[in-house]
Amino acid sequence: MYTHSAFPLKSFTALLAFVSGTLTLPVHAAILAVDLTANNSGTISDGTNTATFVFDKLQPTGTGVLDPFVRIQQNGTEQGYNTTVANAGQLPFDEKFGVWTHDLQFSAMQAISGDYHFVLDIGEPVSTVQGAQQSLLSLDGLKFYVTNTPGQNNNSVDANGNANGIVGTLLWDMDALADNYVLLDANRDGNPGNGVSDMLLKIPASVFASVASTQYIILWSRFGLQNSANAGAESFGTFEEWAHLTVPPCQVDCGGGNPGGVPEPASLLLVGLGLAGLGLSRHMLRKQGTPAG
Ligand SMILES: [Ca+2]
Ligand SMILES: [Ca+2]
Ligand SMILES: [Ca+2]
Repeated sequence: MYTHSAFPLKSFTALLAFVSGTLTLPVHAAILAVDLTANNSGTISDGTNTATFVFDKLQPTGTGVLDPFVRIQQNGTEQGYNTTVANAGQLPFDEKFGVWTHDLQFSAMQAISGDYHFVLDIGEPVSTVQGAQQSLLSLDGLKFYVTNTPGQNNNSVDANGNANGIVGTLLWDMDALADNYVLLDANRDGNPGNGVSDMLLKIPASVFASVASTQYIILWSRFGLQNSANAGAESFGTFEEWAHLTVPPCQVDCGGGNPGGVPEPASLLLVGLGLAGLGLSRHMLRKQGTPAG
């Protein structure tokens, strides 16, 4: 006859506590590596190459001046990578179907002063959703791959929910040394929606040194995991999109309130020389009695 006394409840409870205590992993805490809500730039290294994340406002994003190659949208958390598929049903994760989500051949990319420039434009609401002001958004995962296989749509994930079925060679990973995240505020510049960028990412050209022009670059990113540490950092509102810049930011938007970041001294010198030259030519034209244009 079965008897409880053979295995007292008190002992069982103690055993449970012991087992659960033993098996409970330390509380997982990601590291705020770059805070673009408070700083203008920051860096993350994968141990070999250091990427620079810059708070930047480029206005003509997504309108043809820039060519976005992946758009991602899902409430809460979201992830995705650029790929060309036949219809929305073939997209691997939370990508948006259309001309702005597509394969990116390396021949279409171009370095600027030793770095490849990528622009991130997020769209987050300036309103309370689920009890939190939502203009914040965390960038939790960012990986670059090179592949010979365009049109991929594998959607398998690892234990942490990150895509792990992309076929190719991993070139750079923001989480290579630690579980890093970047914190963004879509409303930092007062333009919380799409159409005004939020971050410029500079990846050293050495990351892509072994890539052939016929190969394809895949950018995988994931957003919205840091809501518990930063209320509102989950994803809401409209899409997030990545574009590649082939010309320096100021050539894209030199006329706005923030012309693609702080001008470098060399640029200011050129502007100064240009103004000086303009003044000189006007002066000379006036002396010759010709109306200055
Ligand atoms: Ca934006
Ligand atoms: Ca948010
Ligand atoms: Ca969004």
